[in-house]
Amino acid sequence: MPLSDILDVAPARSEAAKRIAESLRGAKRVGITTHINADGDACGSVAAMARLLPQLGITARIINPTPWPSIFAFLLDDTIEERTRDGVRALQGIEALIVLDVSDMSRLGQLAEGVRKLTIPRIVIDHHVPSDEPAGELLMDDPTACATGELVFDFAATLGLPISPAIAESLYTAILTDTGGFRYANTTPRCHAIAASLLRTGVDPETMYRRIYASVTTGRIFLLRDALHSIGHDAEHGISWISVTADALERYDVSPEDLDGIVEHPRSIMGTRLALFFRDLGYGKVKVSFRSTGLVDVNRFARVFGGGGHAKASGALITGSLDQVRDKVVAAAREYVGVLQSADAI
Ligand SMILES: [Mn+2]
Repeated sequence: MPLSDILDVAPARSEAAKRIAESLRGAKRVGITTHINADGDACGSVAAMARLLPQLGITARIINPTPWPSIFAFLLDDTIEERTRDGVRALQGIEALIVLDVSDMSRLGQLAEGVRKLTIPRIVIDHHVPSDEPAGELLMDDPTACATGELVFDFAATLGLPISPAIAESLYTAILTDTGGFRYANTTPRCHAIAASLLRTGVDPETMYRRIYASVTTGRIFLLRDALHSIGHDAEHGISWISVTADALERYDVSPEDLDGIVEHPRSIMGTRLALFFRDLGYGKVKVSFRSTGLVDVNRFARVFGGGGHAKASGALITGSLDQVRDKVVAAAREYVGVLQSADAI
């Protein structure tokens, strides 16, 4: 494809965008939501959509299952109605709901039950592997998109909605963070091209770097210092892991989003194919993140534990103490990778 055509929207995506616009026709107030513990793609996509809907004559209301992360506060301003604190009550009075960056209803946390009961159109824009219970019936989904933000960009492009500087910063945040700063395997020529067009709109890359990656609190670094003591590595299988204890967030006065990126430390160890991050939630459950470098499919591996996600990044919530869960998952990972090794599949 010539570089000049790279921003063309694939037919399946533009048709989905048109169906979504049709279902929104006549709506005055529309809710926007995303998954629990929103990351940069989730916040960026939500913030962009909250500024695109008014261009269609629609008032947007953000209703997330967990509070807006402070690191992404710069994406909002007082023109945006953010009603997360009202929980399911904020779903009243909306005429449609747009769910972003969510493949499975359960990822809506405390909002899931309320969203299941809605009789208004429920629209999903997402790039995860489809699940058994999508969060809506009208889908614009494509796992080949580098970020949900790419699909929101395509939604705007299909409908001819202008990308304002604030929308450009939101979409840049989405794509920058979900590609790990344009380093992961989902980094495509097209996502660089979208980033290029966003820079042309006026996004300043150094400002974005500073806000997202160079605004770390001392608590975050002290927590990392502790976590690094827990690093484990199995050179034979290429498995590395790290753990965070239940009291760490409180001790260092940090929030869950401060844990984003900690898994990159085990992942960066030479020869690592599979990186694991264990976070003790403190009530008999451990949140486990799986990251692949190379050919190990961590979506399949996460499903063994009732979780899921992408081939390269997935997660699961597992019952047990931190030590129990770590021992169990590391043992299962050795077996999983061992089978792939002996089949010469990796
Ligand atoms: Mn995403």
